[in-house]
Amino acid sequence: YKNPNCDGNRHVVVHLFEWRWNDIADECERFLGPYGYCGVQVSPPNEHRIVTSPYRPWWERYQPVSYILVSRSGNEQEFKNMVEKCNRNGVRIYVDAVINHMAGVGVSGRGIAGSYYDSGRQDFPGVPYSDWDFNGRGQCSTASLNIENYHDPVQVRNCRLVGLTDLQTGKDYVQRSIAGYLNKLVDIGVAGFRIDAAKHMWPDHIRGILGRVNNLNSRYFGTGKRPFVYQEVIDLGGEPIKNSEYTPIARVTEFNHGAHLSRAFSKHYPLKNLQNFGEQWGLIHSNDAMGFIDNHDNQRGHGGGGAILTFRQSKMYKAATAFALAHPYGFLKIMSSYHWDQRIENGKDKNDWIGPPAYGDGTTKPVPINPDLTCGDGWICEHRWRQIYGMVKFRNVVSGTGLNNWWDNGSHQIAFSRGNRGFVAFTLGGDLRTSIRSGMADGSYCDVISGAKVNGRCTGKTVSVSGGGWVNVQLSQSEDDAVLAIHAESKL
Ligand code: QV4
Ligand code: CA
Repeated sequence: YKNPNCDGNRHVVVHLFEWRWNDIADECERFLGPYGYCGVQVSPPNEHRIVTSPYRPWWERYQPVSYILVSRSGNEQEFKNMVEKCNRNGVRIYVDAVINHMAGVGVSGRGIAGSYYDSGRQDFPGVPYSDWDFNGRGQCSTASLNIENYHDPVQVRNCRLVGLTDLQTGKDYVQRSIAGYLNKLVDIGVAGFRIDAAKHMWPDHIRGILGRVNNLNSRYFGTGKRPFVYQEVIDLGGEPIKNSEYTPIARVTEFNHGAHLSRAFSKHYPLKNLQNFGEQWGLIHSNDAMGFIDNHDNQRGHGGGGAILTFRQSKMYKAATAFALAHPYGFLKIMSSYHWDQRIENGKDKNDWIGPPAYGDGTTKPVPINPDLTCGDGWICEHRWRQIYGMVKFRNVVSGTGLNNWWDNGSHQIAFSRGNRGFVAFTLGGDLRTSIRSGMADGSYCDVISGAKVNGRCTGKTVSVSGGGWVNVQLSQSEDDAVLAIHAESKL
């Protein structure tokens, strides 16, 4: 379950948070395929609650009503078309699987596909699930039935996460229902899953469910391939539930990866400290990790939170992302956000619930593309920022090489090579103008941060390597970016 099943030499996933299936299909063809992305994490595709107070928050999609493939992003036919078109363009689809729970208690009505539900009675006929499929007094000891103490692993697994009706994921019937949903997706042609709220499921239950999941669709993946799985476990230390309970099963989200890099690129300590970044910093093994700077929760103060860099601190964010993409650690995911106006009161964003750009009736807007490749209508599209897609390509070009020729100035300036395939330099403190040893062949290269090699010419800074691999680094503090990067395929 740890192999992402990428097509060809592709290594990075993008989370197209709240995008419609039709837009993702187009994006695979016009951008993600050509620019070398491996795949897309999509928002939960199953039927969910329609929340009207607040009006249509993004988090309504984490409250399942059934496993019918109708959601705010589109219907089943649109989902199938997307998977087909993306796979045809070499881009994989990973589904955010919300399987720990159903909708929050105390509401009834119809979900977005029209299925009736009554979460007060724990009745979800669209699956169907009934009261006896959920954890109750027999399994959860808190008076509220909610998780009240994260230091009690039984509560964390058997009680309700913020009032969400908690499934008995060990039950044969529940496992079969969940596996039925995942198998439908696998048969359509998805390449894997993010397991939402995995910390709230017993590791053996996840094992049991995955054991019931089919091999990937051989039409796209060949025979005998298992889905890629990454489990959402927020382990920032200090709780009894550890990442390491889940790494034997599949990959795990490594929240410390982005937390450390956010702190480093916010200058909480000198960049030179990153010399031994990785497992030596207490991160889980590189092959077990799904790494990222920010995600849809912690960019708005949910799940984990802390001083995480986001698109709002664009220069530092691009630099931290560039470091992550240049460094060999982990399998990586890029966040692709939409804009919302923050309203911070007492340190909390009152607008943390705001959903995607939408029309008055709550339907999500399409993603318009500007001539300079950026997106309009409130879609941020970090994955289309030149500094980011340039480094996604860098990661593909240097794949299989190690980290060599570490250089630092003892403080906020660093540089390193990736074999003889790539070289990066960073400064967060003062101009960086010096020659640094690299593994690169002598010649002229195009810096893929300030520009790109287009039709054999460089639209950004040209960088010369001479004298047997010495890079003439010219990177001033006042430039738009704190990074310079060249690779074997940006040679002029
Ligand atoms: C409210 C009250 C509760 C009450 C309940 C029922 O706060 O005290 O018990 O009503 O009366 C939303 C609301 C929340 C509401 C709940 C139930 O924010 O106020 O409870 O719905 O109606 C997302 C959001 C949550 C949201 C949830 C469901 O972040 O705010 O809750 O969707 O809509 C931990 C976990 C980790 C989790 C993280 C956020 O270990 O697994 O918290 N991360 C994942 C997803 C995340 C998602 C969920 C899990 C749940 O990444 O986006 O939560 O699927 O760290
Ligand atoms: Ca649970």
